[in-house]
Amino acid sequence: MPRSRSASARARPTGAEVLVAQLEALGVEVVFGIPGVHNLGIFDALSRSPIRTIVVRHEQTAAYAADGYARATGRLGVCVTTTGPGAANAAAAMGEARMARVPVLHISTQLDTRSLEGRSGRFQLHESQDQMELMRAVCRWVGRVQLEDAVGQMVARASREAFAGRRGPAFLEIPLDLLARTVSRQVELPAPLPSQGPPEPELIARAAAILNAAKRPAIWAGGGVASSGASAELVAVAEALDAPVVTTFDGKGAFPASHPLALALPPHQPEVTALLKRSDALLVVGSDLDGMNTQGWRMPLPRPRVAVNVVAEDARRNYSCDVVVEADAKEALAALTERLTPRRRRGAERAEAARVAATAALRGSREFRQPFEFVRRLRACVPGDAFVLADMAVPGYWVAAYLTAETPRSFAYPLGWGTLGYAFPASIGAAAAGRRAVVVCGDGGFLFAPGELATAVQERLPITVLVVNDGGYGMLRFDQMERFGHTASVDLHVPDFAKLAAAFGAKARRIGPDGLEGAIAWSLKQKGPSLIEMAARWAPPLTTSPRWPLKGKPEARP
Ligand SMILES: Cc1ncc(C[n+]2csc(CCOP(=O)(O)OP(=O)(O)O)c2C)c(N)n1
Ligand SMILES: [Mg+2]
Repeated sequence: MPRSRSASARARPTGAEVLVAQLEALGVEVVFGIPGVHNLGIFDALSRSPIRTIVVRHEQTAAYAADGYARATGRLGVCVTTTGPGAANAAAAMGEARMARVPVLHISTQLDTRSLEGRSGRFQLHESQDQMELMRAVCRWVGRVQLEDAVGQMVARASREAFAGRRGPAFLEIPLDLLARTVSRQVELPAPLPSQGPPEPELIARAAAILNAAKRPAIWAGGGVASSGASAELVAVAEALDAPVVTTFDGKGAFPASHPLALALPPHQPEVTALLKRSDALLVVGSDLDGMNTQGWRMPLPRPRVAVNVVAEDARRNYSCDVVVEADAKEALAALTERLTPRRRRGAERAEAARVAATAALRGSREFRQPFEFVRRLRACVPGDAFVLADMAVPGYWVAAYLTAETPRSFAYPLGWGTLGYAFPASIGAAAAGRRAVVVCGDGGFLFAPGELATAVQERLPITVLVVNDGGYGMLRFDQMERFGHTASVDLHVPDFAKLAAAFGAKARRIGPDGLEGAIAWSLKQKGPSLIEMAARWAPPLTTSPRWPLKGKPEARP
């Protein structure tokens, strides 16, 4: 069979070869994708590259897996799709990455340049001339390679866009002819990210003055702490201020949950809300105080407020702030620590009192006790270095609210966009990064992508999938009962999940309420994927919008 000529046999590489060489130069280790007639050149070049190619069963998974890889590692997650339906299939996952600010690079293809110039409209295969417009709605940056020699440059540019400032997904399309043609230029050395610049000393001094003067300061830490790798600096600031720390969904693990200053509970928990309200200053780090974390901006956050954010506009978007330090969190917190006068402020006592009262309330509640204990038990049997993914599902909401974490990049939850069906496909990326992935999802969300069991088996990915089966869209059952007093369109026929997994060659078990620890221990011993099915029907936690403790009209911009 004739083989394609490799780059070494030719003096000049093709655009596809330069693309792959550029990904190598950027340090990319794995790409997720599906081949199509338009992108075959890319897969051909990948076949000669040390980059691992993981072929998935739906393009949405390709992008979710890239997202899971990026969240688990802090590095660029890359997916490759083909023109038109392939690219469009990944759109919801790009939207999740955009809202959650995850550096994902989606590379797709496009008709050849001549067809594009003539805007042929002749219904060529996969024709999708406005593909960039489609992706613009869900990506941070979109671009097309226009010149044959610009492949490397554009790939480098797209990856920079994914990391600059607040981060997010980039979409790059390459016309067919430019992928196939030989090009003269080789790869671009990865340019350093545009520097954010050091924090302004004057702002740091004002921030420090406010915080030093506080008697009961508190800290609100978001996903920006993890993006910046600023956990150690956050601990230093918290200790100097003796201030309790609450983390958002994305901030989970950014401050170690076992630290005496950690609240280790969501801000929605009334005891935590009360602690924040009673505080007399707030330091907000790497968070835009979005609606889902603040109960629709009803959260009574104390003044004065000091914010550290890589984009000042994000810090001011939802709540007004007295001082905004626009800088990378790591640098800003290090500079701040130097200006703080360490003082005892009973921070650990305040945090402990809130934790004890909240735990007693959760344990004492008939509807909350069981799911709360489930999360506790899960934490006890899942190793700390595993990567846990919670789906949009009642058990996922419980995990997202109450799972404790000691380190950042140990947890993912799709509350960028609220995309059901995220957790299992994203786990493919985390597992490809060498992490044990533990997925907590519902029966409905798992059925978005059960075909990826084939991917996980084929690639021997260490994934534990815990499907909590309530025979339907349980969260929506709750919503409907609250709003309409009856349910509709939420009861689902479900397969025998254990048999389904077995059909793919994955190990599987069905367990009762007491079997969690044994089943997790068993699954951790499996090299490839395994599935645990558990029947349970739980009430959703206080972090879900219909259950928010704070009601009433939110202030326009508190
Ligand atoms: C893409 C998408 N479609 C629909 C929804 C709405 N939604 C949120 S949770 C949910 C139910 C999920 O069912 P399941 O996975 O079984 O979890 P359960 O709520 O039953 O625990 C639905 C339909 C969503 N968030 N995202
Ligand atoms: Mg369900």
